[in-house]
Formats: sequence, structure tokens, C-alpha cells
Amino acid sequence: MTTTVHRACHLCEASCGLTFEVEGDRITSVRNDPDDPFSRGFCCPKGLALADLHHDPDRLTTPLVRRADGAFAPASWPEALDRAADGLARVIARHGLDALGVYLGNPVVHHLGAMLGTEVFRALFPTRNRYSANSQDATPHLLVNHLMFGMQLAHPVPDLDRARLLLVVGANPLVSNGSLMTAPRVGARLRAVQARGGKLVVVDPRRTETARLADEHLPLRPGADALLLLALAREVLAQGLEDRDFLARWCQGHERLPALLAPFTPERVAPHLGLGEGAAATVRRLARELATTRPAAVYLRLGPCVTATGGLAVWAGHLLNLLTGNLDRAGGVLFPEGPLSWLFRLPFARGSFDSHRSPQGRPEVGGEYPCSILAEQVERGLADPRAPEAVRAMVVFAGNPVLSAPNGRRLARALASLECLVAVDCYLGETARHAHVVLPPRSALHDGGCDPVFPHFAVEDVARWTPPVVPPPPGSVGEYEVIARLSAEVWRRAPRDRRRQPRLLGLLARAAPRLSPERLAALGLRLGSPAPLARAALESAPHGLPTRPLAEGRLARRLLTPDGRVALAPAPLVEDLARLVATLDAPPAPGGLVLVGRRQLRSNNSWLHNLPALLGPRNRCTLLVHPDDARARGLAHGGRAVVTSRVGAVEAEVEVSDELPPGVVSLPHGWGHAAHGHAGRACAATDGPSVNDLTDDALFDPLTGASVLNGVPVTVAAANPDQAAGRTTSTGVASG
Ligand SMILES: Nc1nc2c(c(=O)[nH]1)N[C@H]1C(S)=C(S)[C@@H](COP(=O)(O)OP(=O)(O)OC[C@H]3O[C@@H](n4cnc5c(=O)[nH]c(N)nc54)[C@H](O)[C@@H]3O)O[C@H]1N2
Ligand SMILES: Nc1nc2c(c(=O)[nH]1)N[C@H]1C(S)=C(S)[C@@H](COP(=O)(O)OP(=O)(O)OC[C@H]3O[C@@H](n4cnc5c(=O)[nH]c(N)nc54)[C@H](O)[C@@H]3O)O[C@H]1N2
Ligand code: SF4
Ligand SMILES: [Mo]
Repeated sequence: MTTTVHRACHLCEASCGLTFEVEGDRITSVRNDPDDPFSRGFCCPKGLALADLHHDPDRLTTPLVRRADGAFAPASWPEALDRAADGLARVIARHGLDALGVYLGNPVVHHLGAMLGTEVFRALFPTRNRYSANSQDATPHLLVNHLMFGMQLAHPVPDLDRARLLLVVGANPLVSNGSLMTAPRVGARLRAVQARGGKLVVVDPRRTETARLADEHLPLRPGADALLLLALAREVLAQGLEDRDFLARWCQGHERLPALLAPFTPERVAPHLGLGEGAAATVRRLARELATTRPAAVYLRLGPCVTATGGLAVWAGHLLNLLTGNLDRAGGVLFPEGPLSWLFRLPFARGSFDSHRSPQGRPEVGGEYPCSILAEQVERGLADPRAPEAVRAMVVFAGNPVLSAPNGRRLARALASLECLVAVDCYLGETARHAHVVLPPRSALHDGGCDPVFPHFAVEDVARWTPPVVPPPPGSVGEYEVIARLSAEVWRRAPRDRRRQPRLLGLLARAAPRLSPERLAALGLRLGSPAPLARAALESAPHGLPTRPLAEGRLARRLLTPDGRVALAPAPLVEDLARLVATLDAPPAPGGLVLVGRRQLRSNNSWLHNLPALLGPRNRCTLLVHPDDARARGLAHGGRAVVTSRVGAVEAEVEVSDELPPGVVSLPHGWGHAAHGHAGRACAATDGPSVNDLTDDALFDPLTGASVLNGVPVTVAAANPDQAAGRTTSTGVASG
């Protein structure tokens, strides 16, 4: 008998509706869902590959523990959980709570059980060594929201469906399908802006898929976003185009801006932007267009967040939306409201900044340290048995920092040296292979619930229930259960830090393994505001409830600043300005090459490459090089090149392309499976290096801690023909 199940795809933020057909315990087909009111039939090849992912024979089905000889052996769940808990508790007993490191990978926020489980784990073990995908990609947004709105999760999204001018900075939604902006069928929404006479402007060094669609593309020099956006904000003020009524009603600190922004004149920033002769005029015109086109929205995502001035760039982006009166205004940027959005008004949603610093002097943001210090935090422990706050044991939940964090080779060596590493992962991937215990939860398609996260970032108000696609096999262990059981076992064994682990937490530790994420989600809906919602009401609409356009008038509820106003000039941002002003009169960046990333539709960060249907026949991990740069270095299309940075060198296939300006080369991230030993068969056969064997953990934004993953200085040379394909060399090896 065939059953049909409708549910949203959990692979990326777009959350497209899909239709699954199931026979017995097999998913026989996955299709788009034309009746989903939000995605209206849109989906991408990754969603369609969910059956392949679910049934991938290389997925781990049983826990693995490392034997004395170093090889992995299968183990029962109780045995593996005991081994993991013993190892973690021993380190806590000897070195204290902060010796435990925790990394939460990107898939965590896409899975209700993983979210709840990791929140339990982090509540029970409040170590300072917390890292996550957020501390790789979102600290500039979290910090700036915290400083300006008093709430790190008060995040306005562009009202795509009503905007008349949309400025997209460092995002490629046609490929990423949107981030901190849940917008399925984003391509159709962007084309609709143009169809109603509006305009799409894209700021991106590469002529991306989104840039090609745009009415105007500004191929900005990597890392120059803060300069461009601050100059635009200054121009809005200089031309007297700011929305004074809005500023007077909602904002504080407006009068300080003219002086603070004074240095960023179009003429002074122009030589740094890489936009050629007319750059100053472009800045003047664009500022006027932004301030006089109603409504307009500025949307800024990953590109600038992983540069050395990401905090300032995000601030400037908010300033533009505020000065032009487009915040909380239809067609500008608005606050989404999902059925569980009330959770984001709880104290944790406020966030924090600089309440403590790492031994390297890096401030916490939202309770986390930046991933670029993780390797050093481990190495400090190896060098000194008493080093405070050194990481000596670690749990990685659904993450793969060996491929995703800068200087991956150094990090791999550090993780391999830990006293105890536990990986909660469905594959024996590049990070999990260094673990002492690998705990593989069952497929996410066996679990259901309600998405607490992405409706809070969606471009329409949405509400859906997520049913399991296939009932969980008896005895299988789900994501939540793995983490809750591990938490309880470690709690039982480890001594308490009385100050940071109050007794009351014991109740949570005991109760956690018996809680059900689905039931908690249903309870959350009932408690929801502004209106409670019954789970049954959602379940009776299998494609989701009808969506609604985002409403205006939600700003007051999102503002948790002491005076109930948006802080336009928070001290940490103002102080950081001096750093940028100092660069203004320096000569523009020297002529060498810089490396940027590029996402691909058929990849999802560092995984999904074990599915032949997504992998495709062609090597996609190519080095894009401008024809002028290729000629100057004797590089041929289809030939091979060695790319070298301060921290390492890798070899990659060359793709000559004028998509990039001269001086900028690009490699996608999330590859390097063969070099880093992924156990999956299809992965092991892939070509292409890990770009994070080149990114430099010494380059970061001192304000937010974010790693510089784009704009990394490199040299490129033709590869020595007898070098092995995909070979990665370690630190300091010169190009061939
Ligand atoms: N150079 C460069 N580096 C980057 C980026 C870039 O643009 N350029 N992007 C950065 C960004 S934005 C991010 S978010 C990070 C992402 O990097 P990470 O947070 O490390 O996440 P992923 O690479 O997605 O790895 C996910 C891991 O979880 C496993 N997994 C998948 N599904 C599940 C599941 O349901 N349960 C469990 N337990 N495990 C699962 C996978 O096998 C994989 O090992 O990478 C960052 N790194
Ligand atoms: N198919 C697919 N979808 C994904 C993912 C994936 O791996 N694959 N990852 C998901 C994740 S974790 C995230 S966070 C989102 C990210 O979603 P997006 O922010 O849309 O991510 P990217 O495609 O990396 O877009 C960043 C853009 O910034 C440009 N860029 C590089 N340096 C600079 C710079 O200095 N300034 C400016 N202005 N631009 C610059 C790059 O060329 C790139 O086009 O995507 C999500 N969706
Ligand atoms: S865009 Fe693709 S991966 Fe993202 S939610 Fe939709 S179907 Fe899934
Ligand atoms: Mo991300």
C-alpha cells in the first residue's frame, strides 16, 4: 500500500513543501508540492534527493567506538553512550567544565529534536567553549541586532513581495535559496519585483546567478561592503533624504550620525570599492534611489559577514533601512511572526556581547566563541596541562568543522589529539572520523514536529506541522533521544560546578530523556501568541495553513532596548569605526589575488556529496580564474593549479571565466572529501580540495570574531603535472 505524506524539506532555510510516497519502510518517490501555499510547487534537486539520502547505504546505522588499535568497532547504544559519557565526564572531572568544547553544526537548526536536545545539553553544561554554525556565519547579524534592537533574534527580513527596490549585498539567493530570509521560489519573487516596475541591484564580486538576473550588478572588491554601505548612509544624510518622522519616533542617536559617518565621502571610499572610475557617482545615485524609491529594502547576507568588517557592514545595512524609514514598513524590511515566535522573546533571544573573553582576548557573541580559535584552544591544552579554558574533550553535533572552519588541516590535527571526541553524525565524515565515539541518530524523516526557527525568518507568515515521512523503526534512536540520553549520562557521572550548574538542573537532566519534542512543540503552539494554535488545526492542513503577507507594526514588540528605541550608534560599533577610517587613506589593496567562495545548488555545505544523483558527472570543485589572471600565470581551462595561502596549499582544476573580476579567484567550500578521508564511497571518489585548507584562522573581524572566509590572499600557479589529483599539502608548501 502506498501512503502519501506532505512535509517541508529540512535541508535548507527555504523549507519547500514536498510530497513523499511511501511503501512499507521505503520512500518510493519525492516530488514538489504544488498545493503548498508558501512554496507553490517550487523545490530544488536537493529536496528531490531526500529519498536517496534516507536510503543511502553509507549512512551509519549503528554507533561506532574506537578500539585500542585505533579502528572503529560497531557498538550497542548503551555501550556507545557509556563510552562517550565516561570520556566526557572524565575530562570535566579533571579539568572543569570549560575543558568541554561543543560545536553545533548547521543541520541542528533544521531539526526540532536536534535543537531541543542541544539546548538541553548546553543548559546542563554551560561551558565557555561553545561554537556553532552561527559563530561561523551569523555573529555580525546577531551582534548588531543585539546592540541596535536589544535582541539578537529580532531580525527583519526583506518584504520581497512588495519591495520596489531591493539591494542584495553579498548573497546569492538563486543558488542558496535564501538565508536569514526564508523565501521558497525566491527566483519568482525577485522576477516579480522587476515585473511590477521595481529594481533589483546586486553587490557581489562575482557575476552570480542572482547578479545576472539583476537590473544592476556592482562587482565590489571583496571586503569593501562596510565602506560602500556607510558611504551610502552618509549620502542619504548629506542629501537630506532621511525620514525624520520615523527617526524621531523610533530611533535614538540620530544626531550623532552625521559626524560619525563624515569620513565616508563617495570620493574617499571610491578607490577602495573596485567599481572603476564612476564609483563616487554610483554611490551618490544609489543613495538617492534608496531614499526616494518607496518602498525599498537592503538585504545583506553571508558575503560581508565573513570579512574583516562584517559587524560594520551589517550595521550600515540596518542604518540604510532605518534612515530611509523602511524598517517595519510593507515593502521594506519586516519582522516575521511564526506560531512559535513567542519563544524568541524569551531572555535567551536577547543575546549577549563581551560578558567574557577567550584566552586570546576574543569576546563572546551570544555566548559563543568564533570557530577560528578552536584549534588553538585545543593546542593550548596539549602544551600546558593546566591551561585555563583549553579544550580537552568535545562533542560535535551535526557539524563538520574540519571542512567548514578556517585552517581545516590544523583543526583536524587538533581534534585528533583530544582526550575524547564524540560526534553525533549520520556519516563517518571528515570530522567524525577523528572521534572516539560516533553516535548516528536515525534519519530525520522518521521524526516530526513543528519548525520553531524558520517561520521566524520567513517572507510570509507561515504555519505548518511536520509529520514523520516513515514511522520510526522499533528500537531506533532519534536525534533528540541520542542527545538527551548522552546529556543525562554525562550529568550522572561528572562533578558539578555549583556556581554555573545549579541543583535545579538535575531535574532537567533526569526529565530530558523522557520528553518528546513533538509534544513540546504542540504545547508551544498552545501557549503561542498572539493566538494559541492547536496541533490538530495544523495537522488538518497537510500542505500548511494559508500564508499571510508580513504585517507592519511589530517593531515595538521586537525592541528590548532600555528606552524602547532603536540604538543607531551603539558604542562597540562606533568604536570599531576608527579601524575602518584608518584604512581610508591607505593606498588601495595591493594587486595580488584574493580568494572567495561560491555556493552550488547541488551541494549543502560539506555534505550531500555522497549521493550520486546530486554529485553529477562533472567535477564542480573548480578554481574560477579570470582570463587575464589565467594568461598571466599560464593556466589553461581544464588544467590544474596550485593555490597557496599563508596556511596551506591545495591543487584544483582550473575553470577560466570572466564571472569574476581580475584579481579574484573562487573555490566552493565543503569539498576535500578524499583528502580528509570521508568514508562514504561516492565522497571518497570526488576530486577537489577543501577551500578551508587555505582560509586563514589568523584573519578575523576583531569586533564580531567572524572568520575571514572571503577575500583571503592567495597565490596561484600552474600545477606540476605529476602532482596527484586533489592532493592537499600542508602549511607552507610552495606552489609547483
Ligand atoms: N570557506 C567557507 N567556509 C564556510 C562557508 C563558506 O561560505 N565558505 N560557509 C559557512 C557556513 S555559512 C556554515 S553554516 C558552515 C556549515 O558547516 P557545519 O556547521 O560544519 O555544517 P555542515 O558542513 O553542513 O556539516 C553537517 C554535518 O552534519 C551531518 N549531518 C547531516 N544531517 C544530519 C542530521 O540530521 N543529524 C546529524 N546528527 N548529523 C547530520 C553531516 O554528515 C555533516 O557531517 O560552514 C561554513 N564554512
Ligand atoms: N545550495 C546550497 N544552498 C545553501 C547552502 C549550501 O551550501 N548550498 N548553505 C546554506 C547556508 S549554511 C547559508 S549561511 C546560506 C548562505 O546564503 P547566501 O548568503 O546567499 O550565500 P552565498 O551563496 O555564499 O552568497 C554569498 C555571496 O557573497 C559573495 N561575496 C564574497 N565575498 C564578498 C564580499 O566581500 N562582499 C560582498 N558583497 N559579497 C561577497 C559571493 O560571491 C557570494 O555570491 O546558504 C544556505 N543555502
Ligand atoms: S530549496 Fe531545495 S534544499 Fe532548500 S528547502 Fe527547497 S527543496 Fe529543500
Ligand atoms: Mo550558514
